[in-house]
This record gives sequence, structure tokens and C-alpha cells, in this order.
Amino acid sequence: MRHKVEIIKELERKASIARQEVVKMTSNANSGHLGGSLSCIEILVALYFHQLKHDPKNPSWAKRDRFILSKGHAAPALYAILALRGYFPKEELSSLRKINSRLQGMPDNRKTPGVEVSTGSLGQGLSVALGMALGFKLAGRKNHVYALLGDGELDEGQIWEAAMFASARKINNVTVFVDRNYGQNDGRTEEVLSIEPIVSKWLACGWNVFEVNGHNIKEILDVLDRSMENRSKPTILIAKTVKGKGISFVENKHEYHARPLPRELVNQAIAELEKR
Ligand SMILES: Cc1ncc(C[n+]2csc(CCOP(=O)(O)OP(=O)(O)O)c2C)c(N)n1
Repeated sequence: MRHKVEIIKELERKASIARQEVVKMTSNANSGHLGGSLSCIEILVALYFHQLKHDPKNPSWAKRDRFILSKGHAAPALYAILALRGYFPKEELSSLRKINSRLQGMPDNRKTPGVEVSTGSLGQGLSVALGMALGFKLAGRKNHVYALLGDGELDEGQIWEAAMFASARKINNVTVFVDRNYGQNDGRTEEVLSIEPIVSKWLACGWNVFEVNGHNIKEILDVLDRSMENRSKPTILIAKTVKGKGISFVENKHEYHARPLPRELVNQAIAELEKR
């Protein structure tokens, strides 16, 4: 077993704390996307606390890997992780969505340390990631580019143009996660616009495809390791997740896509998250 149990436990603890921060900051702002922030926490923990080469004290370090939150509405999750990782003080999380705050509703790379690309308009992050990754390859640089897409985001046509471009140009220094939580803005993904069969679609576009439990940090780290071996193609990890993960009365509840918890439920939510 390559990843030690104690390290996994520590990362799981980080995930619990990050979820609590997401709940608190969105309720405090009385605004923000709760469900899709809670579903991608373990992916972000695995990346920022283990996988990425980066330096929170020097966010513009030239040799750093890049991460692009293409599903930009999950900004609260990214902010929680960046704060826990030391990019800015944790206290700043309470300024989410306030006027003049560095933590706007969607990630803004001109404002927030650690945010690489401004996102929020779905469908664009993958193209940006591929442009960066191709640039690194052409320059003979070793930087790796990671991106996180929503499953509803796969409805965007630009994603499929990018998918074909990546394999045509053999962009093998990019790793993309899909947060497969089966929900999007207006309901279940399969009801809005079915994206299945998702694995064979990406295979047909010439990608390496892996499926993983997106709440199991050990599995995520293992699949990241495996995905790096003999890499000749772009790689996508379909992470099965639960929208609103960690809070029983939020899980799979469509109404919490773009809404925070009412303040009177915050303590109950924190108590549930604390037990995990
Ligand atoms: C181009 C564009 N169209 C519409 C929206 C509005 N919108 C915000 S979130 C969302 C649903 C996204 O679903 P998914 O990618 O599955 O996100 P998750 O469920 O993980 O939060 C939509 C349509 C947007 N941000 N960008």
C-alpha cells in the first residue's frame, strides 16, 4: 500500500474541515453554490494536499502545476482549500461575495492568490487547460495541468471540441476530473441532457479514462498514480460523487444547487460533518 493510512486519515480530516468552511462561508454570505462545492472536496484535497507541485508562499512559482476549476461556481470549495493550504488567511473566508472582497462568487485570478484562471462561464476551462498544457510541452517544460469539470458542464459544445483537440495534439500532460454527481442546475443530468455513455464518449475522443469513487481519497491518489504511468494520451478521471456530500439533509437535494443552508441549520450540518 503506497499511501499510508495516517496520511489518508489526515487528508480525510482536511476534507471535513473544508466542508465545514464551505457551509459557514456560504451561509454567512447568504449566497453560493453549496451542492456542487460539497461534492468535489476530496478531489481538491487530493490535488492540493498531495498531488500538485505548488508553493502557497509563492503562487507564481514558474515550475508549479496548474489547476483550473472549470466548474467555477464551486468557488467556495476552492477558497476553503486555498485557505487551508495557506494561500490566504482562513478568516478571509467570511468575506465571500462581499463588495471589494478577494473572494468573489466566481474565481477571479486577478484577485485571489492561488486562482489560476477566472472561471464561471461553463465549458471554457478545459480549453484553457489544454492551451496551457500544450504551451508547456512546446516549451519543453514539465508542468502538469489539472482541471475539474462538472458533469452538467459536459453539455457545453466547447468541451467536445477541446476533447478532440487534446488527443489530436497528443496533450499528455493534462489530467481532468469530472465531478459526476448526477445533478446540475435544473435537475438530474440524465433528465436535462443525457451525457451517458460517458466513458465510451471520452474513449472515442482518444482519452485515457479511469473511473473512481470521488469521495475516497486513497482511491483518488491511487488512480492518479496509475494514470501517470506510460502516459501518451490526455487523461480523464470520472469521479462518482454525491451532490451535497456529507450533510444528510443536503445530499442529492436539487434545491441546494445554488443555495446556502439557512443559518438555523448550520450547527446541525457542522455537527454531522464533524462526526465524519
Ligand atoms: C455557459 C454557462 N451557462 C450556464 C451557466 C449557469 N449554471 C451555473 S451552474 C450550472 C449547472 C452546472 O452543472 P454541473 O456542471 O454538473 O455542476 P455541479 O452539479 O457539479 O455543481 C449552470 C447551468 C453557467 N455558469 N455558464
